[in-house]
Amino acid sequence: QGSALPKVFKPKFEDYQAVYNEIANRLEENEDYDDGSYGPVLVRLAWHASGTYDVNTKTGGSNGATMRFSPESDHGANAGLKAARDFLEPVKQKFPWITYSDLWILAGVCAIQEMLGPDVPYRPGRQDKDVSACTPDGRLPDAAQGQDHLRNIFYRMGFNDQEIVALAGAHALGRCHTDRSGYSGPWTFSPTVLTNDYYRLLLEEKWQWKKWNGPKQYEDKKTKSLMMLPADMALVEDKKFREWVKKYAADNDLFFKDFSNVVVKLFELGVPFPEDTPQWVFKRVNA
Ligand code: CCH
Repeated sequence: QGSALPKVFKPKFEDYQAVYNEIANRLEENEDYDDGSYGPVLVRLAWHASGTYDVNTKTGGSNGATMRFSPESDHGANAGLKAARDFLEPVKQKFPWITYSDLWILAGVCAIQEMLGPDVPYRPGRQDKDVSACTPDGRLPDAAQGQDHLRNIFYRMGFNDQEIVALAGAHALGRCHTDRSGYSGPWTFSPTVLTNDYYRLLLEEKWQWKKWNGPKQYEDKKTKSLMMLPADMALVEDKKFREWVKKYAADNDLFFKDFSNVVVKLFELGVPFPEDTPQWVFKRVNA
């Protein structure tokens, strides 16, 4: 009698690795998209899904994927992330057993590893929530502000100064878009490869205000092709932050180690993993 019940599909490492491979193999499918890779915008999606966490109320975080819904999808900070969600929709269709919240974080992990970053261990088990779990606007950082704001926002997630600086190294990747945030340009010369260049450029280049009609941002004096946000410059203006910028600028291995640890912490904020949840490191496609 009981044998007539449908067998519940319990995905294993190989199943998640198959999702990883699918994403990895599609990252550069559209050479006209930005710098030729969806990697950076997938990292930003995973970060914005996670960075809504509040340690005090234990709300927000990557468990829920509530950015699928308005109002969260319409929050100013999330402008442009539809590109990442749309990119992942066919993956969800192909592997319907994975939750959106696990998929978005898996995509962030995949993008970091495929863009030659450190290994980022992954645990599955996030559950999707409905629109009522959307977080209020204002939980993600405002690029126009400085160190006090960064501390307020990231301390609320449960991070310290070192972790704030380590996370910011993700800005080695990708670029700003005038039709998303209003800002313009990449932070580094290799926006599809993760390196510690963000810190080196912050310290080594001369930065000046960009003269334009857009929001206040910096450009490098030499080539005028790179950018920094006011919130980026806060990391060299603030004494405590600056110490960590110097360490990461001098030591890519240290950056990779600390970045991996802090990104795992970010991606797991507020996720109630059962005790026996395995942790995996996916095999790279672009090794
Ligand atoms: Fe960021 N980020 N970010 N960021 N971010 C933007 C783009 C990316 C801030 C502001 C902006 C992190 C922290 C901060 C990425 C990863 C991370 C943009 C441009 C703004 C503005 C958006 C656009 O126009 O497309 C601020 C302020 C902070 C404060 O700390 C953290 C933490 C991470 C990840 C760990 C990535 C990647 C991008 C590039 C996205 C793309 O589409 O290329």
